[in-house]
Amino acid sequence: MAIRPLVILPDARLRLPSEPVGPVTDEIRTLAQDMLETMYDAPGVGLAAIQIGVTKRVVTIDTSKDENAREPRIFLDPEIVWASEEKRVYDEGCLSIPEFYGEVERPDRVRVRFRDLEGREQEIEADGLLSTCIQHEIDHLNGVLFIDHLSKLKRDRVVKKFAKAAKRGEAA
Ligand code: GNR
Ligand code: NI
Repeated sequence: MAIRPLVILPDARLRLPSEPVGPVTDEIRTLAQDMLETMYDAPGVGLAAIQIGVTKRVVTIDTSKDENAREPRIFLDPEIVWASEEKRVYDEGCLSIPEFYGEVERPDRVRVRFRDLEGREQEIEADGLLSTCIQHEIDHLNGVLFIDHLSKLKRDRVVKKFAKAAKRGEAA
């Protein structure tokens, strides 16, 4: 297991679409374990593989509050197969855009189809933070960031701030 470095805005890799996982190999199992370790270390509630520079449709999530009662979840090739009409707004953050937050409106509940590490097809219905988080992570698999759901003014402001910081070799 290893903690891998996070990809930070404005790194162009965050805009790449990720590829289907294909067969569940040892490489995929190691990737998923490294993602969990990197996510817990950050700490964050979710992580998409592209955030450690890997263009595969792998997501890890743990929305449990208690770090002594972890609930690690691994989603391979997750897809939203149903979304509620009802929306909810959540103040989102992203490990690839450190210390920046913004309110995003998304479906309140979603049904997600995915494969587990044994390659078995699964479906779950998610609400609350898990629903918000899985939608945020599936966006990452498509090269979409939560700032894309904000006004152009807010998005341009944060991108500019991170571009400037990167140029100077600093944190934003
Ligand atoms: O740690 C994270 N917290 C979070 C809070 C609100 C909505 C989404 C998230 S996901 C984020 C980790 C991350 O960047 N995942 O891609
Ligand atoms: Ni994110």
